[in-house]
Amino acid sequence: MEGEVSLQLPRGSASPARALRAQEALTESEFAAALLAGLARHPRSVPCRFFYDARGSELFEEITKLTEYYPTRTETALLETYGEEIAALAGQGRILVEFGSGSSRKTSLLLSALGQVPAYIPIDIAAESLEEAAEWLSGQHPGLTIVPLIADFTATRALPPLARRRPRLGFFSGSTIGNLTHAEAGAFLGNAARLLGPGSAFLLGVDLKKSERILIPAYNDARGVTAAFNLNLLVRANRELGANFDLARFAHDAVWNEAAGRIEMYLVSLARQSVRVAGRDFTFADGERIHTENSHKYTVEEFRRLAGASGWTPVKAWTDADQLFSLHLLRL
Ligand code: AVJ
Repeated sequence: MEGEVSLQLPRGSASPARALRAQEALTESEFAAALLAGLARHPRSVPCRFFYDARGSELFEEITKLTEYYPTRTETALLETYGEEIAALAGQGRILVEFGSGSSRKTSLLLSALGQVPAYIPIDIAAESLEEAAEWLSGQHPGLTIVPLIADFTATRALPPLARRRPRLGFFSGSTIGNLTHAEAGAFLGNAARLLGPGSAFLLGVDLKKSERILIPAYNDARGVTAAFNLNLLVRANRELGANFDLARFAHDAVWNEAAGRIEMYLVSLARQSVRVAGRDFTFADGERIHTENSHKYTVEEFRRLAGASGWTPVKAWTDADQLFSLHLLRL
């Protein structure tokens, strides 16, 4: 059917609305558990996936348009410039499997370059953003068969039956792989190899190592959008978990960790203070930090080695003239 979108509901859910509500409740208790565990640890940390509530997703959209934040526009330009070559090297007739679904514009560019794809399978835990992206893309690409899969793409074990009939091309954009440590990224690439199967290809967007003069402003912009994005984690905790973080007494910070090859984001306590979260008290020293995100950067060679160690064969990598960002095509 033209532009058909069928949601693969989690087992046991009677309706999309009920599945969504069940999922929201799940995320809320997951957030509570992760925040309580993360604040009890030293150094304190919270997984970055909790940034993306409705407001957080909006703020991230705004980040992607900032002058200082080069990744999104550079990766988009790479897809515009090299889409045809990527499509030719990947080979025709592949099912497109996207890990995460927050990048419809880039997906659309890739779909246009690929021409006819038998099906497009976006994998994401956020049912709502999956549905939104699928709707927009089916408008852009009439006749495209979209089969969204609600799942954690780091742990997905199987693709829908229709995906097994054709060779697959994986797509993981935005340097989201940078959120993972090298060990986690290696495990992800291995899992993706098993999921996509023999003969598959994989296209990934990977941010490059570069001068701190460029990196730091990208994660600490003049208008404070990234600061608002980071601090929104505390706003979310106050709203969803009845926490009492004082937004005026925490600040955003972004630092480059040379040894680990990554940008680290922190929320810094601006005073000695106690905060109540879900009925528990946490005391912060003046200057004490909560680690909220890692964003690893790779040279082209480093990423090739990482992919190779997980069973992938590097085919080609494309970079922009300023060496800001890379696209890697791999095959199994
Ligand atoms: C979406 C994870 C790739 O690390 O650059 C942007 C998130 N954090 N600004 C990144 C982010 C702060 C982004 N990723």
